Amino acid sequence: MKFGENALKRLHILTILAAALTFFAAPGAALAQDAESVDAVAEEVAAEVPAYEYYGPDMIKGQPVDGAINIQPQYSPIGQEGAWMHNGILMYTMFGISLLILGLLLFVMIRFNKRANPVPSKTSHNTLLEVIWTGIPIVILLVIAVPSIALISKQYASPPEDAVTIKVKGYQWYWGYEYPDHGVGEIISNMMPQDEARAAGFPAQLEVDNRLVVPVGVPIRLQIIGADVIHSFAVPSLWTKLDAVPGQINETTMQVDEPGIYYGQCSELCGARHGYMPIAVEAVPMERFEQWVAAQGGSMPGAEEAVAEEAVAEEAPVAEEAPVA
Ligand SMILES: [Cu+2]
Repeated sequence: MKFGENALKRLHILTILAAALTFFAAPGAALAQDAESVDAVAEEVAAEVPAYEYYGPDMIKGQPVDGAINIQPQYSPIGQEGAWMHNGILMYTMFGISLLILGLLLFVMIRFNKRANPVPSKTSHNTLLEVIWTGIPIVILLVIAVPSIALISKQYASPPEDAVTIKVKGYQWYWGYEYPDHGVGEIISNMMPQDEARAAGFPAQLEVDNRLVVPVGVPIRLQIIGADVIHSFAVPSLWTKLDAVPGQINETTMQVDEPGIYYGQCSELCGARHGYMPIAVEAVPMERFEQWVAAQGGSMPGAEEAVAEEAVAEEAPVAEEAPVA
C-alpha cells in the first residue's frame, strides 16, 4: 500500500528528527542550565562583595601644618623611633650647643673687650681646656651615634617572612601597585585632577584616583622598582623613602599603626611631570583590606583552598538532587 509506505516513511523521518533534536537539544539545555547556575553564582558573589569605598578627607593623617617646627607626626613604629631621635635627642643637642656658643661669645665680647680688659693675657696653651673642648664634642657625637646607627640598621632590616608583599613601580609619571600574595594585578595610580580633589575636600596634587591600600599593624614588604627612569617612593609620615631604580628591586618594610590616608610624592627628579605623581596610602583594618582585595577580584593568601573545599562540600547535595529534577 502506497499510503501506508508513505506513512511509515514519514514516521521514520519524524523519529530520526526527534532523535536528532534530542541529541542536539539535550547538551544545549545542559549548557543553558550551566550558564544559568554560573550567572546565579556570579550574582551571589557580587551580592556578597560590596564595592569598596575609599576613606573620606576626615581620615587624612600626618599632614604638615603651618608654623610647626618638628618633623610631621609619625604613624609607624620606625617613624616613632625616628621622631624620638629627632625631637628627643637632636633638637635638644642642637639647641644646647647653640645656646652655649651664644653664651661664650657674649661673655668674651663683654669680659674681654678693649675697655674691660686693656692688657690682654699672652697665654697660648691650656692643657685642661684643650682636653675639655676636644673631649666634650667626642662624647656628644658618641651619644648621637649609638641611637642613630641603630635606627639606620632598623630602617634597612629585611622584612619578616610573613610580611604582605606589594610591588611598587614608578612610571613617568604615575605609580603602579601589584599584590602578588593576593592575586591582584597592577593597579595604576594617577594624580586626581586638582579641581576634582579640591571639590571633594582632598589636598590638590596629593590625592590620586587609586590609592595604595594596605592593612594596618602588619609589616608590609615593599619591592620598589623604576619602569623607565629613577623615581623615589616617599611617604614622610610613614618614615618610608626608597629609590625606584630601573632593573633593580629595592626592598623596604613599611608598617602603619593607624587606619588613615597618608600622602607622599615621588622624591627623585624624574622628568617633566615629576611633581604630579603623588602617592596616597590608605591604611585600613584587616577586614576592610579583605573587602578591598575581594573587590579587586583577588583573594587572601590561603583563602583559595578554603573556598575550593567549601565548593566541593556545596556541590555534593546538588549532584544528589539532579536525578529527581
Ligand atoms: Cu618620579
